[in-house]
Amino acid sequence: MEQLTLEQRMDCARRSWQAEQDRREIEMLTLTYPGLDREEGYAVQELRNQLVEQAGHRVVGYKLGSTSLRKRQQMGTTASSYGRLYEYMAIPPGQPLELDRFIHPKVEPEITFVLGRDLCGPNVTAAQVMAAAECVVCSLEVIDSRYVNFKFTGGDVVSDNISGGAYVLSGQKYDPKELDLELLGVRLAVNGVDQGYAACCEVLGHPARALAEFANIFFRRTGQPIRAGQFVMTGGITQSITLSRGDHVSARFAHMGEVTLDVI
Ligand code: OOG
Ligand code: MG
Repeated sequence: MEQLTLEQRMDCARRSWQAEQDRREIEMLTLTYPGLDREEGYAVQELRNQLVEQAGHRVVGYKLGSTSLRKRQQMGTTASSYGRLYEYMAIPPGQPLELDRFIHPKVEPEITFVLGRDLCGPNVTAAQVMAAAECVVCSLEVIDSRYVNFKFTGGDVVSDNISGGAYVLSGQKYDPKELDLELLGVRLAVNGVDQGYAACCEVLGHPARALAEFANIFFRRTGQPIRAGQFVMTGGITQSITLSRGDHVSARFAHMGEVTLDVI
């Protein structure tokens, strides 16, 4: 397949970022650029990141995509992916989500690591992730693909910062070494109706393993570490659920309490 020119990659980056700012659906970029595969998508994501930073925003962390079996089944993919999290996406615990600020948002529960030390690939192990973590927190991610009907190819979704929309990080911090992060259970409910149950081993066997793989891939692609102070959301553990106005979302995690989100 034809590689994209810099101009074409920049066009992709602009369309996705503009759609996020306008809260507007766009057609898949691969309809214009059939050569936009995952690798090209990461080149687009780098350019998109420059646009977001030029707009005055800054990367505060990363998000992993399709790391769990449930999410892979839901999205019809077998490959995990990553995107960037920015300061403007944060929803402080207790603050509602304004539906009008999004296109067609969905929510999913995730384990998030906050790093106390840099994680520098290319040979990071899950044990090193556990040692480098300052803490883990339970969290909700709001994904909001810019594409019509939330449908896309791998190249499209990577170009689109893998649907990054917003996130809620619980204020309660835990030492990952004092939790059984492999078997830890999660129960997701909306308006009191259960929507999913899972254990964190859904996420590549262990969330720390997902983060280790990410640190290595990120280093190979960019030559950069994941830095102390940054956080990494390790990927939806259950399927994601479409949000509607008035929804009360609750994700209860064994031994870690609950993280909630109200939609207005
Ligand atoms: C991409 C984002 C996936 C996750 O946790 O799996 C993601 C998508 O829209 O599927 O955030
Ligand atoms: Mg996610």
